[in-house]
Amino acid sequence: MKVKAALAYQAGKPLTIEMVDLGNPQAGEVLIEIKASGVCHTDAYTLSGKDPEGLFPAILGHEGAGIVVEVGKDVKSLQVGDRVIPLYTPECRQCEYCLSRKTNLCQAIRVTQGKGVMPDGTSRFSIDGEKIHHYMGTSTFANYTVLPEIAVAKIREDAPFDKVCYIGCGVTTGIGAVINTAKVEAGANVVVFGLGGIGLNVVQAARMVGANMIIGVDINPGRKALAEKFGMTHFVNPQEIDGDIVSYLVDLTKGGADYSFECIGNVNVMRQALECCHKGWGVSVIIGVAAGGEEIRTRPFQLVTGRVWKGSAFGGARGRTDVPKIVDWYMDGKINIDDLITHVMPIEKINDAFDLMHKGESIRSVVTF
Ligand code: NAD
Ligand code: AHE
Ligand code: ZN
Repeated sequence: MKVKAALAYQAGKPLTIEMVDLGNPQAGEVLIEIKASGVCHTDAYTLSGKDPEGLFPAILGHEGAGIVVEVGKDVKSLQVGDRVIPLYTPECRQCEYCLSRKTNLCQAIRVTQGKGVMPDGTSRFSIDGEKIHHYMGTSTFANYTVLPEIAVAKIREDAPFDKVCYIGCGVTTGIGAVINTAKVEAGANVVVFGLGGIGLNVVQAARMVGANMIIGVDINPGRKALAEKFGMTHFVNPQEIDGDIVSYLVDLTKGGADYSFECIGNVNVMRQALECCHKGWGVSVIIGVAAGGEEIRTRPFQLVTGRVWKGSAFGGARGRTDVPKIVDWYMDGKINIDDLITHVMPIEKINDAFDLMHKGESIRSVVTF
């Protein structure tokens, strides 16, 4: 079938809207009509050319929501008409990783996903006979996409696509990092570096679990008001303080953060996030994705003296199990998504979403089809 997609032909170039060919879902796969997709900083990162797994031409997008319109042979858990969220972190419930119960990083299809193809090693997308790569196994910047059944979360029927698509990455990543990865407890002092689409979800989860101080750090003063609405108690602009940000935060928290979260992808800030943690027990969680070739540094003494460095992918969430629950939280008014979706535009305007992100004017843009 012919589908409408925003195509990334080349790193660093704007996306172009094209009609591309999409093959039928094969055994264990489903065809999904994408109704809406958020634009995450990770899409911009891959488009920039700095992602070692970035392949071109590709259809980017990993924060979508839509409806199952066709199921391939042997598909058992999904039916035509189901409302779904594609998962870049699948949940096969059978691999060593899923069965360990120690990680959400299902590896059932990770190798082919990283190569921009479906589990059988081929792509479903092409244009004029030329292969187009899938991206993160999801390719949600197209009005139809194909996914393996294990990479699809079924959600309730009344959830609005243009809001819950954000649960496909940003919401789950931020909230999950607090609840699943750090397991922040009531009364904890939390520092959040980067108050964008991920960081503000960290802030709202920190408030949900009853954190005491929720300190937001961002170079964009325009983030302050919204972050306060989401639960931030103190705002720090590193460009406006005297002296070193680490000492400043250690003083502010009277000894250091119990938990810190890096939601930017800047390795220098990752170091600050670790070192502002409390001696003996502070835990710093890296969420931001740094470019290929970047490395983190600190004195090992920071770890010897009890600080812990962790990372979190997709908030440690097991998508098929956890995503429907997060959709319920949104529908029950327990989490705020609406105020974070600052811009909605048709897919034809998707390059505006990247521009708004780079200018720091949006939190989340959602493209609709
Ligand atoms: P975003 O662009 O919406 O937000 C980034 C924020 O960081 C902005 O508010 C910006 O002003 C701020 N910032 C930039 N440089 C800063 C600095 N030096 N000091 C303080 N603040 C600074 O991006 P996002 O969509 O929230 O994504 C954030 C990061 O998380 C990206 O690296 C993205 O790739 C990554 N990410 C990771 C996962 C995961 O599973 N680990 C999931 C989604 C996104
Ligand atoms: N190809 C990238 C990987 C970047 C990365 O770490 N991605 C996160 C999700 S970001 C969503 O916005 C992730 O889930 N990582 C686990 C995994 O298996 O990729 C690079 O930099 O190499
Ligand atoms: Zn993302």
